[in-house]
Amino acid sequence: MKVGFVNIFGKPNAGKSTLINALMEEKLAIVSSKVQTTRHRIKGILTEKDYQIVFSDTPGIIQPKYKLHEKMMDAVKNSLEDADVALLIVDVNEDLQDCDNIFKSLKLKVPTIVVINKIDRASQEKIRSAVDFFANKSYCKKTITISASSGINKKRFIKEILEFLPDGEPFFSGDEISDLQTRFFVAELIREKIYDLLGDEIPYQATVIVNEFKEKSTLIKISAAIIVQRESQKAIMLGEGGKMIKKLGTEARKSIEEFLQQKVFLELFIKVRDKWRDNDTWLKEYGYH
Ligand SMILES: Nc1nc2c(ncn2[C@@H]2O[C@H](COP(=O)(O)OP(=O)(O)OP(=O)(O)O)[C@@H](O)[C@H]2O)c(=O)[nH]1
Ligand SMILES: [Mg+2]
Repeated sequence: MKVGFVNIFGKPNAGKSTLINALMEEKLAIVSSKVQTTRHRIKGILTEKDYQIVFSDTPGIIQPKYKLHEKMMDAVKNSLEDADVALLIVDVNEDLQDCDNIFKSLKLKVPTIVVINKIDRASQEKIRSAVDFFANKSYCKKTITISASSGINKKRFIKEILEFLPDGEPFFSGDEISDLQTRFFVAELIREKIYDLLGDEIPYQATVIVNEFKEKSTLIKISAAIIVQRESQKAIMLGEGGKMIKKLGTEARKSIEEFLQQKVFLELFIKVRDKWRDNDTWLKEYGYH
């Protein structure tokens, strides 16, 4: 059996989370059009007769500006350490030289596949030149071109990876698809709606924690807190007459119901925690270890 860790790295917004979801055929990671959506390492375990691949989605690589950023980059470092194969993903329309600089700085010693994404948004010429650009880089064993959001050829993609994986015993039992708990995914789905519904600033000042998850006979009762940094942000999140939080709650509930395949009663609270993004105690409390 082929087994190993296949970890996905790249700049924010390159499509790492979209790719892991496509590979897993499951929504494990939230996606948004805004940068810096993913904050944790998220494992997706794919087990078949002849292989077990543990994929990891990671936060987009950035220069940290506050402690939360540092924690995010710790998740990247952690994933650099145990990768058997690295997937370096780029948006074909990004500054490729910039991506190259970042990839070089990772100093990866494992086989590396450069995944050129968003080809639905580029001309054949542009795609060709991106392939040529990466093909002769010393870290690049192979290039793959995809459109993660329009659907990938999963079989082909996996085949390209298996070539580089060692033989071994599976790490996880066949029915596990992730290492994270349901509460984590629920909090993330709420966070995704914050990225969707609130302007450019608030998503970066907010986090979500699930305080209660109770399975009742007909539904699941979930109580979650949205944490923001300032009273003014709380007011925006509430909206006029509570309109915004209501909309957020309804949309989040729907996506949680889809994820859990069960009816959900969702209760949201908003808390203000001054500078939580720079406070070790709060960061720990909110799951950023
Ligand atoms: N057109 C197009 N858009 C894509 C493709 N793949 C991803 N996207 C979009 O790009 C945006 C970012 O995707 P994500 O998967 O969240 O990117 P990410 O690399 O995980 O971003 P961070 O978590 O912020 O590091 C979303 O709006 C996706 O829908 C693609 O193949 N084509
Ligand atoms: Mg992501």
